[in-house]
Amino acid sequence: MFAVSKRLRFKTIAAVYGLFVAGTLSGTVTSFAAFGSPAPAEKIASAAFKATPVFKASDIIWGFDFISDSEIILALKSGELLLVDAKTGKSQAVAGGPTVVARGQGGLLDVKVYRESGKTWIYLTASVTPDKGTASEKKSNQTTALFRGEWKSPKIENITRIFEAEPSVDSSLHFGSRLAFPKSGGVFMTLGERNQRDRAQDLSQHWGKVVRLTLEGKPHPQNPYTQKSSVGNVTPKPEIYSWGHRNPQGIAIDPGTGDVYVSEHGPRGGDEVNLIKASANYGWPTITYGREYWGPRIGKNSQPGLEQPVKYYVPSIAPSSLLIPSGKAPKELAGKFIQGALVLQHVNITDIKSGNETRLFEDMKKRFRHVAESPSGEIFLATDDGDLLKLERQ
Ligand SMILES: [Ca+2]
Repeated sequence: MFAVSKRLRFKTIAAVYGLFVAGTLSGTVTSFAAFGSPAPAEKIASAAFKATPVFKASDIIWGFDFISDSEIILALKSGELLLVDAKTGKSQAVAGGPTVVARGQGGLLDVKVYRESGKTWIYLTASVTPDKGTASEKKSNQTTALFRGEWKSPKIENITRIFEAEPSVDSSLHFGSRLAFPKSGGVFMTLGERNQRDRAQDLSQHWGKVVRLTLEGKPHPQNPYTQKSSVGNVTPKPEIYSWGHRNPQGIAIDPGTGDVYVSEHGPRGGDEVNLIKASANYGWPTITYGREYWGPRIGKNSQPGLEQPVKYYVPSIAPSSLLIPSGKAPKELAGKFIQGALVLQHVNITDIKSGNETRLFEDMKKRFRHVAESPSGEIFLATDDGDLLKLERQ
């Protein structure tokens, strides 16, 4: 009897807490905040884990990936690449990266290691001066580009720009861009709408889209649109896989099902995780659970023909990365959404089926930027303070 009443009391407190947080940070959105973003209900897990320091960088670690279990390549937003020994914490500079424009939200962004027939490739995304466009566009604008080079430890050889988003834009906001390699081939890349909303609904450009490319940066042959397609009177870019995204900065392949999930920043509230389907429109800015920063609603919550998120967060957590750990990871985390949260500073664990959340490391007061799993199933975290951390059991 005692246990039951204690659990009920905890649930009541949790519900009130959810309303309180939503009401404090998001003003009048309280009613659906409580529905869309249940309060953390599994506090037990927080005490089970600790974040052990591995390395300290001098800048935001925007992305990192594993050359091996003990060798981690870091992409710092400033443009620097480092190779860190996860056991000793020693680092060395990695030469051969691209020239980036580190301004506003831009800089060197994601890094992924991809092995293919005896070669190890390094894929990098970055905000850069465009190769395409007029002389004045090249002077004032930036784009988000995908680079590939071959790993020849400790450097990258023959770095090549294999894709750039079009058109270039004079904005230092919402570049995306995370990468994931689906089992079915090629590479997914997420792209923000540059804080210019209507671009997300315009299929003639790459902004506010998830694109799927071949490993050489060409439109993937299984993409929904070709050069001959038309939607309304628009010929969609053939690289587009899905559209209607705001600023997607997390992507993960479910290791069990192969499903592709993308997380994106909402405006004020309305951060989302979406299950990505070819040619689907995820609705920004026509539908959203977020609001303008100054209060009013932006759009409706739903509309026929526009996809609903599988999970949304009000108030915003600001998800900057997404991982679905494999079965090698700790059992409480395997198969769940693990996200770094920038604004509500924590590591967010969300159960895909129930939507229930656990928020780890809130007491650290860190902007968690990236989360990734090593080949042997260890989970590492990076912060905007330049911390590289290993998630371990207490
Ligand atoms: Ca949406």
